[in-house]
Amino acid sequence: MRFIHVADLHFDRTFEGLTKELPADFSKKLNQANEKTLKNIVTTAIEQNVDFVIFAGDTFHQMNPSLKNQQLLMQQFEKLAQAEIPVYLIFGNHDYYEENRYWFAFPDNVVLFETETVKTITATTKNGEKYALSGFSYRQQYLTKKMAQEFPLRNLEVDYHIGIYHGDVQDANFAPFSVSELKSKNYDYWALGHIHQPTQLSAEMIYPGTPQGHTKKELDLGDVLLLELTGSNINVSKRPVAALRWQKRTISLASCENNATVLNYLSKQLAPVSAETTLLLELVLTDSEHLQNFAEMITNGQLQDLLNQQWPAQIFVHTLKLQEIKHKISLPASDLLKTQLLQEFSHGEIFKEVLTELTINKNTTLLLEDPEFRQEVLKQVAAELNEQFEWGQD
Ligand SMILES: [Mn+2]
Repeated sequence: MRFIHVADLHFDRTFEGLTKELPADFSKKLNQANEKTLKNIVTTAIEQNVDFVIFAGDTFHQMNPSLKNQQLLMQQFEKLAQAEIPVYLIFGNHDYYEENRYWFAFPDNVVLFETETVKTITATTKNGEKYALSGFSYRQQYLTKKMAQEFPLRNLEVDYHIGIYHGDVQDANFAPFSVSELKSKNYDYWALGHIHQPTQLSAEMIYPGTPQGHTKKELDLGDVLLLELTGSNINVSKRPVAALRWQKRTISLASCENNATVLNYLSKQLAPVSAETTLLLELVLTDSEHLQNFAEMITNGQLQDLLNQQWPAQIFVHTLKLQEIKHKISLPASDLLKTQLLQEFSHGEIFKEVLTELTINKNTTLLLEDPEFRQEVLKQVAAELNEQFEWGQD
């Protein structure tokens, strides 16, 4: 059985944190990026001839997506309908389900798990493999209920049983669960959603991550998962679908002799690898101390503007900065003083005194009395002292 697992599409989310004006070509791409990503998902599903596609919540970013965005999503689901590919969809904390919110009917191939209680359906693939799917939706922004207990044990009548779960192992606001709770159900796969960084909790429990990053923190994201289940064997592969990617690059200018060589060098380093490359780039330059008036051209934005003219439809440098250099502060004190200071603080009482504020809490008191913890802290302090200051000779 083959299927695609999508989560956290945030189809109607805008691209955040872009303060500089974008070239017209790039701006156009940005406006169509979400739609292109969705189309890439649908094309991948059809090309891979999958048995179905799972959307594990937060397909929309907002509770009330625009009519245009609703229409675009339904049109793509309709394409999957024409290819006879079912869609299984749950709603997450962002797009939590409300009756009558949508101005378009979901096509017939889309099965919604719209209740806040776990619903299970069974179906058969074109090849005759039987499968069960269990899932639930959010009906409000937060869902503090532990949903794992509601999931039925694996259906033994089917070849595969899959759970769809939008939630968090740590945050109590989002259907908290533990890996062992889900494991106890004995399912073949758990299609997780909510965490935007691709995260694998166990062989059969995976967050694919968002298929399209929308902020500079969502670096290099942009895949969906293609799953192939054969008996108890799971084969997972990433399929790139993002219309554009956020990246961060650090480039050393040590090999640039003078200002006249910088642009040429940066162009070579940044040149797009293919015609498909579309990047929102944070660029950090290092080793520029030998170049004249260099920092000025960074702060006044001139270098950034020039770089952004080079590939106006492919690479947009949204942030350009120099790496901060840490200068060590020179101390007129000897290394011996440092050793003595550390020795003094290693006394239990003195160490404790310094951290009095923490001793209010009973648990931290226990920790402070632990000699191993004391040693570890002092080791880190010593490393910090060496990093920050230049120590004289004895
Ligand atoms: Mn979410």
